[in-house]
Amino acid sequence: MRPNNVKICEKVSEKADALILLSPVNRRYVTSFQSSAGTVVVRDGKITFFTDFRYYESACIKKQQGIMDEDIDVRLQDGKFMENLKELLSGCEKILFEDGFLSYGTYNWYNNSIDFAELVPGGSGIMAEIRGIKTQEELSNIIKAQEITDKTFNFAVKYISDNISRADFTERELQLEMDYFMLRNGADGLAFDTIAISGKKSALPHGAPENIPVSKGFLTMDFGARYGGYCSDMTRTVCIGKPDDEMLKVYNTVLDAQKAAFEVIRAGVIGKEPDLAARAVIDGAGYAGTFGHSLGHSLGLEIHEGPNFASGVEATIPENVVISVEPGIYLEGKYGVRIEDIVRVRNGGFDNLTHSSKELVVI
Ligand SMILES: [Mn+2]
Repeated sequence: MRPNNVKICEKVSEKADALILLSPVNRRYVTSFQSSAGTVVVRDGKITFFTDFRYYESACIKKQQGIMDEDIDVRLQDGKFMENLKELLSGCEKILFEDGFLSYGTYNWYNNSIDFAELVPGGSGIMAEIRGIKTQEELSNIIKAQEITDKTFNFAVKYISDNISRADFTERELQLEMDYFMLRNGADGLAFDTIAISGKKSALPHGAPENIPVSKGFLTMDFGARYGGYCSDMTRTVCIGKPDDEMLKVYNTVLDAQKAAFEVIRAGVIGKEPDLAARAVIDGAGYAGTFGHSLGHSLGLEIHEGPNFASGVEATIPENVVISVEPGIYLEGKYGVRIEDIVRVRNGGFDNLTHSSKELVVI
């Protein structure tokens, strides 16, 4: 059995008799197989994957091909599913479920059907903890995804330069061109909806591109490709037209804030420390209260995973966490700047997986 699945089995045995996984992302993590429906059951060091007629054959093929862990027992999820599940779980007293995912209705169905055992919360936490530390294979997927994303930034800068003189050049057009470029250059999807917002809208941390012309001033692009199911994430703010002194000050403050965070990032750092370090720079430059989000989030199969760099996080960050470092300053009604890299945390420091320049690009 693969090391991560062994870990899951061990964690489950420490806390209960079994674990039921229903969320697509956790099923995908365990089985390396993408499906819209199915059930993973972990019990006594064994993993069973129930999946319905639409996926059953492909799942068996993935197992034969060695894409899926060969020790997973793939079974057909049919009309007798609950009967089969109850048989598989017979004798269990405590069964972990995904407390962060299950709807009230689904919980009730399982809870009422499996009447011989107690369903206990904690399944989501176990999975989040294991998924937080990336394997070599996961790392190489994220690195590939970020390579495509870096390439897309180069493309975007050139595309903006080539088209900015057109009156009908819109944020939406830029977004679509970036999306198409990522997909044409090896991405198997987008990590999230690309943000490309300009002028006053750059003050909106997660503003959406619209069918409006790209305007003068700051233009923030926050985007990421997906590769092998894994996300990347980067943000660059460029300037359309010459920036004034205050714009330069805001940009350099954000850059300095990121540098301050980098000074303290290493395996074992307390999750709040890089956030505090970045925030101190922004506050010290006179922009207290304008950095209204956390410094960073982990990413993997999902764009937002744990652990985080955020105030209030007292836990230490272990080696091989892949996490964003994204300070920002947002001046309401005026403009905003965000700079985001993703890093792999390691002993004594980190590897920056984002290679695009952070010198202010003026177009
Ligand atoms: Mn991010």
